[in-house]
Amino acid sequence: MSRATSAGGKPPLYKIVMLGDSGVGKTSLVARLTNPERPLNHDISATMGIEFDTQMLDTEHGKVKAQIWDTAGQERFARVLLPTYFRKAKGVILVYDITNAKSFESLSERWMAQLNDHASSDDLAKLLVGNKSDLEASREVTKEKAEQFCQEYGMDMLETSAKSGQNVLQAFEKLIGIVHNRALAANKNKAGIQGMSSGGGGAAPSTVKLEDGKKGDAAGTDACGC
Ligand code: G3D
Ligand code: MG
Repeated sequence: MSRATSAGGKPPLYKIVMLGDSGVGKTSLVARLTNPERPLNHDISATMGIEFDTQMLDTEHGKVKAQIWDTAGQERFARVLLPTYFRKAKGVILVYDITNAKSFESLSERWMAQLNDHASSDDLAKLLVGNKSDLEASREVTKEKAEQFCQEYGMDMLETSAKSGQNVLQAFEKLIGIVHNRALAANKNKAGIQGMSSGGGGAAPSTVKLEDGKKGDAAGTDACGC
């Protein structure tokens, strides 16, 4: 009945987006998740525009599919593409590089503002990710600073390394778990208040007609109907 219930049916699909400065490792994190065997310096450096990948993930309430959107983090692209990027997103991973203080400052100075401009913040589950944890000797952002940010904006955090793979799966699973729980709770609420929901409301997970593993580019824009 509920589209957020995976039992017996297709797993629900949730769109999540990667945000953060260029160079923090967003593309590397997605690549590590979707293909852990892929060496880090695969041809993944300069992402152009928007692309996405899908990945099945486990939650405490069954399997769900994450459609992970990734951007270049370049303003000249981001500005026009942001509405498309955020449309129907249910979760966001805010990424900074623990060896780059500026990338952390950008989160509050730039990315949180863009998030609030383009997405209904209450609707979005958020996770803070400090990437490049393998470069401890070059650390510029303390965990305490990051925890403060989390308290201020009400989110959890994890430090990851797309290079070693540390915490990468955990980060995506953590966010998607929050997203799925919210969708289940919202559907339950809806069912309780209105009887059977026929979908189309805000509680249902965003479903976008796409094939597994297919990269975004043009298809991504079509998929969101923009
Ligand atoms: P972006 O998508 O956020 O722009 P990328 O970032 O994924 O393109 O990564 C930017 C650079 O950081 C890449 O190096 C990549 O290999 C490196 N990188 C990403 N994640 C990690 C990590 O966890 N640890 C380390 N040590 N490096 C990482 P190049 O040299 O290709 O530009
Ligand atoms: Mg990139």
